Amino acid sequence: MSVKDALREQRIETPSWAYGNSGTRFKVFAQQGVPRTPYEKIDDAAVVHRLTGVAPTVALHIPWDKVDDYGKLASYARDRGVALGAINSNVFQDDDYKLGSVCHPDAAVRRKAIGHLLECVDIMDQTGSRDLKLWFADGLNYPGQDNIRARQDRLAEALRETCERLGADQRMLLEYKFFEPAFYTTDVPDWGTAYAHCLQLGEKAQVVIDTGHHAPGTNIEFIVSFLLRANKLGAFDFNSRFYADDDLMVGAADPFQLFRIMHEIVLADALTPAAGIAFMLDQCHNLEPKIPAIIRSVLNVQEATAKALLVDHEALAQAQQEGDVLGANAVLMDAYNTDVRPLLRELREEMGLDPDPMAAYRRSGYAEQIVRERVGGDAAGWGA
Ligand code: PSV
Ligand code: MN
Repeated sequence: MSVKDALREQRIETPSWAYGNSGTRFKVFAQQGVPRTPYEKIDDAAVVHRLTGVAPTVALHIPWDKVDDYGKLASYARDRGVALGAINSNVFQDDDYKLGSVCHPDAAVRRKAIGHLLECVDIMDQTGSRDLKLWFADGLNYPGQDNIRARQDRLAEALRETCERLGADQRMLLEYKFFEPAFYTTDVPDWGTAYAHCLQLGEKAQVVIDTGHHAPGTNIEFIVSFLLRANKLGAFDFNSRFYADDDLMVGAADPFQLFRIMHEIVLADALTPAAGIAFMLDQCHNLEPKIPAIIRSVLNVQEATAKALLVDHEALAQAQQEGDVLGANAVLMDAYNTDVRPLLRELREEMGLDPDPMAAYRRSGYAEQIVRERVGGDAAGWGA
């Protein structure tokens, strides 16, 4: 497949929550024109897709995106040229979850959390979503606070019950995170833990790599490569981190890392939607305007992908075989140092898009329109 064809087929999912207000634990700086309903978030996601041509789905977060009629929401999305993507569960924003959700020592709280996960699968049935994304805030702040091993047992049990509820074409994506909100230990702290649980659960359980959920210096492309080989990589949550789980725009902190990740994907021929890997964004735009930030993020993923597609695999394999360390490295660097922007502009023109989606957004007047129209009501947000 040509580089352009591969790029044309690429799919990047945007997160509904990135269109809403968000902030740090210190302050949420509200923006004007922010969506007030899941429907308005879909309007914004549709704008991103219309301008980039590669972001045709939007992930939902329950209960943030709770509606009475998910079929209606799905057809609303369809009418705007997008579809509903992964369903993200939320078992971290209720007083009951202070000591955890599916790992909580109290069986009643665990039952409530599992009930929510099963409810999310019911929603997937209505939206036609394939993926249930699970991220647990569960963990401990102090040594001795709870029994680490017992919590693993509780986790395994909850995952098993949820997995059994999934339909034939549905999957669960288990996310890991090494700390926060728990600071001593997290119940799914790393890819090894997520992988071990997914292995036991079978084919429907896959690991999701959130690029912001690693300790500094972690070689994420190694994890990508390992999970691809094991057929256990289900998805990415893309974002950038400088320090912790910063949720900044993907490709902003370390475009070279993003390239290295996409190189592993291309090497494994895992870019096409048929390979089953969901490329999602998981970001928060606390300071910058949200829609252009999401467009920028999509373009950043696209640029890293284009560079990865330009790697000369034959030359690379030959240099590797010959033990030509510098030669092999140079093959990668040549691709990384290529300016792919002209290629992407050309591709967009061929796709009937504006070659510069950021400029097209500025010119569209959409930013001014939503500020004008979205008055009254409650702006969507985390309530942080
Ligand atoms: C919290 O760290 C988080 O960013 C996880 O990565 C989830 O994917 C996301 O929130 C939405 O729940
Ligand atoms: Mn995430």
